[in-house]
Amino acid sequence: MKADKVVRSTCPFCGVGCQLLLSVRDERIFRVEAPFDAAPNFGRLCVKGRFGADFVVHPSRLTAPLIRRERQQPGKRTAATGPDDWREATWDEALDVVAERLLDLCARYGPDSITANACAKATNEDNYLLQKFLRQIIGTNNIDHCARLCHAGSVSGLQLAIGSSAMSNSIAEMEHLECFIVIGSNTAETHPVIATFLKQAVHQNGATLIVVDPRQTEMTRHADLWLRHQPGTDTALFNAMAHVIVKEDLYNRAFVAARTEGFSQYVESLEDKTPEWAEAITGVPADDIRRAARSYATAGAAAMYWGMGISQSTHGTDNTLTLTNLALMCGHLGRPGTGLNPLRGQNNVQGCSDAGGLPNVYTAYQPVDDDDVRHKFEETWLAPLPGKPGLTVTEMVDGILTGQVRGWYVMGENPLMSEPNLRHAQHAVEQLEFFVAQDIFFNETNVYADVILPAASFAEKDGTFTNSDRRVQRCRAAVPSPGIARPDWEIISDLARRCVGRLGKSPSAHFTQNADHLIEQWSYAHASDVWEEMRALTPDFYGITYERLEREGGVHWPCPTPEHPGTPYLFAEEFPSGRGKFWPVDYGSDSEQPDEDYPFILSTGRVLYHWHGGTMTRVSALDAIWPECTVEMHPNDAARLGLETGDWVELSSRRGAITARLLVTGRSPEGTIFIPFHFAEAAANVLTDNRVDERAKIPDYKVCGVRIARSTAPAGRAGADTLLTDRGTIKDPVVA
Ligand SMILES: Nc1nc2c(c(=O)[nH]1)N[C@H]1C(S)=C(S)[C@@H](COP(=O)(O)OP(=O)(O)OC[C@H]3O[C@@H](n4cnc5c(=O)[nH]c(N)nc54)[C@H](O)[C@@H]3O)O[C@H]1N2
Ligand SMILES: Nc1nc2c(c(=O)[nH]1)N[C@H]1C(S)=C(S)[C@@H](COP(=O)(O)OP(=O)(O)OC[C@H]3O[C@@H](n4cnc5c(=O)[nH]c(N)nc54)[C@H](O)[C@@H]3O)O[C@H]1N2
Ligand code: SF4
Ligand SMILES: [Mo]
Repeated sequence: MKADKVVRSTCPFCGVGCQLLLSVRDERIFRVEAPFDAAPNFGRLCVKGRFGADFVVHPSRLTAPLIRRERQQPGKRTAATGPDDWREATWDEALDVVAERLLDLCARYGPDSITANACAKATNEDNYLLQKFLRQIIGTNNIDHCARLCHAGSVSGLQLAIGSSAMSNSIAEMEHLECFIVIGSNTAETHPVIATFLKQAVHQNGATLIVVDPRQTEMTRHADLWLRHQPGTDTALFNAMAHVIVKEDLYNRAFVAARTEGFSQYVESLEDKTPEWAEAITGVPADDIRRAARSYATAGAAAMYWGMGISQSTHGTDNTLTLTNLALMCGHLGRPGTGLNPLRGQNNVQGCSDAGGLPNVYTAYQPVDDDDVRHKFEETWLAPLPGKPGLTVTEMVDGILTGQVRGWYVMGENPLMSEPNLRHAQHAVEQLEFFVAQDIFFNETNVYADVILPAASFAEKDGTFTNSDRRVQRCRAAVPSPGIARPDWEIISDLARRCVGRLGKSPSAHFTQNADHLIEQWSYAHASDVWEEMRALTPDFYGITYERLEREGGVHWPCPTPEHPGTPYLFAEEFPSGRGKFWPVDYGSDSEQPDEDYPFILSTGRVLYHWHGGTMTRVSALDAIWPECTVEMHPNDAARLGLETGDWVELSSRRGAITARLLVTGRSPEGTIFIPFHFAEAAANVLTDNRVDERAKIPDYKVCGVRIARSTAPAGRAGADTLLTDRGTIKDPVVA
């Protein structure tokens, strides 16, 4: 078919940030390809990028603002049961309701009674404006987003060690790696195009790959060494590797002396962390730990890539610190092919944080409690700003329960699928006085809202996304939005102008004298106007402009001046913290351990074909390939319980129960059950535990106790036999 136009944009799914060519005919996208000459993917796409964008035209897209017919009362809020519970409204009417109710809560309970979730699927511009709205108009720092449920453990560890949490290497460096460790990352399913470059490093360039994962992921098939440890035992494993490196004198003395601090104390802490000690905890043979330590330490350049297996833990910060310790002692930082790389998940999770969608910082991590920084923002935003950091997403849920939080603004997230211990989170949502959601679809969360604002999807708006390696790239409108849906930045601007209009009349408002200027400031004509304001306030982005992105395709921040080339890899000269700091870490666990009543470990995660709560992928062509939840169990466990592939089973934890079908496979280790969290009818987070890592506030999605029992098919669920072969990417599961 001949296209009316071909629009270059960025994939809306994962943090690789693949460049897309959207072929449009009669205002519909009919083909998705990738440009061969453009970073980061150079013509490659995974199945989601190529075939998953059809969610954009699904008939269930939100097309008009919706207002709940019945006024919801705190403590008695319920989910809407169908379309009749809503009435369609004009933008004027819906935004007036939102402005009135938010300002009313503000007046009655203070600005900190309102809290918001930013959106790692939306653009930098969308998120910049949401945090500006919260801080400037409402007067609170209560804004956070799914990064808290994601790389918070990596961020807090990296901040403690080197003062920066961004990925150190660019994707372009990957195929030239010499040695690398992939830890708790199912890269081939979750960052598929990055996985192709990593495999190329191994098979075309002879790189050494070490995989550290309890589950047999596809990456294990390409590995020289696979350390299959017990879930939750990473700190023991990595401490033992460090022990070997010290004992065998394989560490980099010059680097340790020139660029680090705290080494001798750290070395003392390693004395008893022998490989044999770690073998007893992790189940990994001591000699394999030695081999891994030697490979990593003696390589000329070596890098680490990790995912949720490290971060999503009650000791996610400690896990990360054991990785930073290793990189610092071997000097594998600051040169090409070396580094610390938390692979960022959502298409714009890097950007959502960079744009200030966090409770403690403005754009590019400028702290809200730094007086000079705050004054700079106050001068531009023409309002006094709060200096106390706000609530994290996990604290918001608890804040609602204690009555501190009364109103919630959720832009493009689905907490009632993605938060741990859903019953707890749902109970919190029921207590809200006012709840407004802004999304492209109904989801399990926004059916509780008073007002739903329909947003334009990635294919219908202009803006920028920042991918996992800090590359800022364009997202471009290719097709019109359905109905009267509008881009997020436009919705927030309109709402902000209304709030100023109302508040501006009140003598007590914090920005009364500037009301007219604020209305003018909030009258952005295009996403690029928003970017201009943001870059002027952010030295790290100052050199990046829309014109430049048009010319160059993408620029890696930090990029302080228009002449600056951008920064593909970090820490060449020094760390943001000055010296890199060693942190002694002990092995221990605060996670819920299996016991007599709940004898299995539950591990949750992802499959290639689906996205998180499934809002986008379960209405796409991809759903036909993977239509339901599978419960992976090791053959020895299944034999003991007399269960077989295809059996319906009930999985239960101390928090709830779900029913799904069993897939007996050696992919999961004995004693551990794995399920994906994409399926609302068998929602993994009914089971998971909401206790958190104290420093990072991240929950443990990878370890809690469950039991399993034979069950029967729930009404209306026939089961899809196509899934019940051991398919997916592993053809030869290892049965240990
Ligand atoms: N198809 C698809 N791709 C996605 C997403 C999606 O929903 N679907 N989501 C995106 C997002 S937001 C993110 S954050 C990334 C996440 O990407 P990943 O981190 O790759 O995804 P997960 O499946 O959560 O888990 C990763 C691995 O951790 C391992 N693991 C479990 N427990 C432990 C442990 O104790 N230690 C170690 N070392 N490993 C352990 C699991 O076995 C699994 O292989 O994916 C992104 N990409
Ligand atoms: N059990 C378990 N739970 C987990 C995890 C796990 O491994 N296991 N992983 C955690 C991780 S790493 C993450 S990142 C979170 C993700 O958690 P969430 O961010 O809550 O999940 P998503 O399903 O990606 O939600 C995105 C929402 O944004 C909407 N959307 C898409 N594009 C736009 C847009 O342009 N504008 C607006 N306004 N909305 C849009 C979608 O329709 C969808 O409703 O889940 C966490 N939860
Ligand atoms: S690898 Fe990620 S960014 Fe690339 S096409 Fe797949 S989902 Fe999209
Ligand atoms: Mo994530």
